[in-house]
Amino acid sequence: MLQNLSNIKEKAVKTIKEAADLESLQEIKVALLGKKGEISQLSRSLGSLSAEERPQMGQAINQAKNSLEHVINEKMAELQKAALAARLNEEAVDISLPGREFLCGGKHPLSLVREEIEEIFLGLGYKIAEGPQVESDYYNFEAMNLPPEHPARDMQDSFYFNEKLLLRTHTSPVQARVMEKQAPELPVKIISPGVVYRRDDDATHSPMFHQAEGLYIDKKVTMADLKGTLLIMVKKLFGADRELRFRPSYFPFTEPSAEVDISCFACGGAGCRLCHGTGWIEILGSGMVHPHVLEMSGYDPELCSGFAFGVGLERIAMLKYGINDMRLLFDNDIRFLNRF
Ligand code: 2U9
Repeated sequence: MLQNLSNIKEKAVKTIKEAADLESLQEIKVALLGKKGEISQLSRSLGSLSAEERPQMGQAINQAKNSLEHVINEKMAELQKAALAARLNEEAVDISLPGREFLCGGKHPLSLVREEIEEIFLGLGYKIAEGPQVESDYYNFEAMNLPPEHPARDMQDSFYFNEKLLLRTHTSPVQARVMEKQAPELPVKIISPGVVYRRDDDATHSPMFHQAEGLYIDKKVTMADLKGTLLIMVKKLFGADRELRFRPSYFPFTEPSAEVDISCFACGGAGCRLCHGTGWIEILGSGMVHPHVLEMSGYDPELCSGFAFGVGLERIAMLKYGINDMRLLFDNDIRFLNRF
């Protein structure tokens, strides 16, 4: 029986060492040490031995079992190591390859200008207000003192969905909506940036463009407040030594109204190509909110007054960044956009 055990062990060590993979090693282990395995079968035949032989044989079987387990564990570690090495080799990363370039986008010049204006007015205590691009005739025109058939509607020809619904021609309806909701509470201090639409399309006009409008209504707001506020804005946008000039103008929603020029930032006012020799550059329109506009949105013109202004973001971006063709702002050409 001892001889038999020794034969089994010798054969087993050989088979274990020859195992090609972890699966076959597992099968060998079961066949040897499992309940129905060769070693267990030998243990079961211990009963046929004499009382003197039995402990000696039992001990030999245990030793053989332990030593085979040890050989199996060693082989298992060896096969596991080889399997891992093979996997690592398969999934190897070639660290000599150059990395993929991460292309980082930038902000569009119109976003830069909008954010800069928003920052200026947030700093002055204004809130940002937004509203729908598809607007009713009432908020876009009537509440802005442009009743049906008013000739000044021609200045802002738009895209209509039907008689009463259109793409907004300015962001003023946003302000009218805020006023109506808030009235008669003072102050109203809002800036409304956004996209607007007009039936205009040539080298200097796009049917879709961007505006930022400001509105301040309170007790005793004057044109001096308007000028002081705009001066803060233009100095931040175009340099601390800018000056302002108001020229009389007409808008249906403001009275009096003024076009606003800044002293030319290219020549300092002496006259150059950019300012067409005048020393001044027109940048926005403004005025004191028309009493009828205040009234229509729930404010009493006897108790309060206000100023408003509107600025085209395309115009500011073109002046600020020296862009000579507005279409560049909408072409989405990466060579242009990468400059900002
Ligand atoms: C309310 C009352 C009045 C907004 C104003 C302008 C003057 C103006 C143009 C500038 C260039 C439009 O983008 S542009 O073509 N805007 O000249 N906008 S006053 O007046 C308001 C707004 C809201 C309640």
